[in-house]
Amino acid sequence: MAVENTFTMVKPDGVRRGLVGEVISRFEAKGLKLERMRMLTIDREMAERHYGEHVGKPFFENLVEFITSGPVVAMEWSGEGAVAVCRTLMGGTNPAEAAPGTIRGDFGLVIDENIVHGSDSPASAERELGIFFG
Ligand SMILES: Nc1nc2c(ncn2[C@@H]2O[C@H](COP(=O)(O)OP(=O)(O)O)[C@@H](O)[C@H]2O)c(=O)[nH]1
Ligand SMILES: [Mg+2]
Repeated sequence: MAVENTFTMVKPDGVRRGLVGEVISRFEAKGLKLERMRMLTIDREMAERHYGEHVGKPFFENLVEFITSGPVVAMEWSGEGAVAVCRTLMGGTNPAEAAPGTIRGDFGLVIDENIVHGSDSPASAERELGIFFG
């Protein structure tokens, strides 16, 4: 395993609910290093770029509306195997099924509002870091 950099984001529901500190604490407690962070509101064009792989899916419009609905906190984290480690800490996509002890498992209930995003591969991380910090 090598040191990796990954992109994560607290989504608008997480910011609205005051879970930014909770998410950061969990990543920090795991031993990951916070490299960059910025708060912003995503516009439609940026949402379509970020979620390009989901264009055309039935939930896409809902997803774009949600992700542009308020500010997000975008972060870059580094550490050994950081991409997979962040995904593990986040839990499965559907919070209703995500394991207790994960962020989505502990704080989420429905798939439309699952609190956090995390890159799913080193290639996605590079692409997404470029969108948010390029
Ligand atoms: N409403 C709805 N939203 C979904 C569905 N699948 C994915 N999403 C949303 O789209 C985001 C991106 O999906 P995906 O990349 O597959 O999941 P992730 O990598 O775990 O975030 C998810 O985090 C959800 O917010 C679905 O079947 N229905
Ligand atoms: Mg994904």
